[in-house]
Amino acid sequence: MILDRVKISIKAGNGGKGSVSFLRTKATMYGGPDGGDGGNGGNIVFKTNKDMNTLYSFRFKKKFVAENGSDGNRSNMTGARGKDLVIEVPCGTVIIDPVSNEVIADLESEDSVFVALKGGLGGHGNAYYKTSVKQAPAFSQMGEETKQREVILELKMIADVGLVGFPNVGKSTLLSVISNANPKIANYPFTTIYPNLGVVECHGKTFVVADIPGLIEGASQGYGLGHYFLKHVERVRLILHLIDISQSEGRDIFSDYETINSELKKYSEDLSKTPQIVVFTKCDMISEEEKERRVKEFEKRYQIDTLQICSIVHEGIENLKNKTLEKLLTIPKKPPIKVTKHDFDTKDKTSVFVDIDEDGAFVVTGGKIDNFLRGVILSDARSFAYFQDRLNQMGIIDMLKEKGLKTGDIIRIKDIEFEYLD
Ligand SMILES: Nc1nc2c(ncn2[C@@H]2O[C@H](COP(=O)(O)OP(=O)(O)OP(=O)(O)O)[C@@H](O)[C@H]2O)c(=O)[nH]1
Ligand SMILES: [Mg+2]
Repeated sequence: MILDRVKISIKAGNGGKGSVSFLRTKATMYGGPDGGDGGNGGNIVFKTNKDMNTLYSFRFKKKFVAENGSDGNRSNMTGARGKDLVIEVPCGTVIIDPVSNEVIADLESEDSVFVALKGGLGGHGNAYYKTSVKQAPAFSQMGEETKQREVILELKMIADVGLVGFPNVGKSTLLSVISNANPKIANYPFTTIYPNLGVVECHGKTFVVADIPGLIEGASQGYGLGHYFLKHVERVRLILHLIDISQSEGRDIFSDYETINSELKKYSEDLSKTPQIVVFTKCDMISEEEKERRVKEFEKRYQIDTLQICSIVHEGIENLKNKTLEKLLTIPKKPPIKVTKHDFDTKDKTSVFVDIDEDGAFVVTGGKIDNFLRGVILSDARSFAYFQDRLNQMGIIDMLKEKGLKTGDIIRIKDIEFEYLD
């Protein structure tokens, strides 16, 4: 099974707190401020690992948290930076923001790296705030707190060639004879439930072939899990369109060909433009004359060349490999998925929400408050005065009054609580 879509939660490290400290030596009882800055939190980084083929490892581990930055220290010591958390994913992993459903990164090549979330900034220590007028600032800054976010990882297989066709036409059998893959083969439709990949060697070159589960009419709308399968063909450069020439099970080569093509087109216009080679399978099941007749009629009707194979006795296989490689060499690699510049890692510094708690306290939350609070250490009286002034200036007191705030009511902001006096 190829696990190809998983939702995980990620969180960058918080920034460390700035330190409040004053130099104290035998000689100087009250020296200058020497509180160092807090360290930045660690980033969340995605990196491709060419040895991974699936998203299996995310089946049980779904939560990833980078290390917090350490607090600043005395003697101007900056806190240690939190370690980045590097999450390894297979090549071909696409990262999607589940909120907007937009692709935020496409990790296609072997050395792709993507910083999804930056760690919180460390707060400044009191040494930072020393100015000519304020020689002994007794406050520092909090580290920036980061939020937990969710992302979807989706693995799109990177195959050069996709085997497409109705169920039971012999796709897996072909893959097993041209490549190192060992797919399940059986005489009933939908034997293949998950796509298989195989590497084909031809004249010292290799290409990757994906065996897609059988498609049926309505696949583009999801019949027979078609939608799920077609996704895997999106990035192939060449489609081998397999058709059972024996017309067993009441199949018809013309309607089969047209139905599959119409499903590809309904799924995506791009997919219908992907170059194709039509391959007739199971040629051993009809007479040579009948085969010639059908091939001729087909090629005339659609004005295309076709290949004929019999996988079971390895007939036409070398020719098919050569023609596939020849064709592949003429088709450029598809460009990576377009990544919209979607600002995933924006920090909310503007929102303000006002609510009334069950106990009647007025609660203020939001990114603007978080950001503002970083600059305030409330054990310091001057800082607290500044805090109240700013609440007024920011219009928050007015917002609270609109909600009915009056003298004597409690205002609660994060873990700070105080009585409002008009
Ligand atoms: N006579 C004959 N039988 C074949 C040939 N290729 C495949 N078959 C048989 O056809 C049946 C279906 O083959 P698969 O390779 O499983 O077909 P598939 O297209 O992968 O089918 P799904 O995975 O169900 O979509 C099996 O019984 C195969 O042995 C062939 O060239 N000649
Ligand atoms: Mg199969």
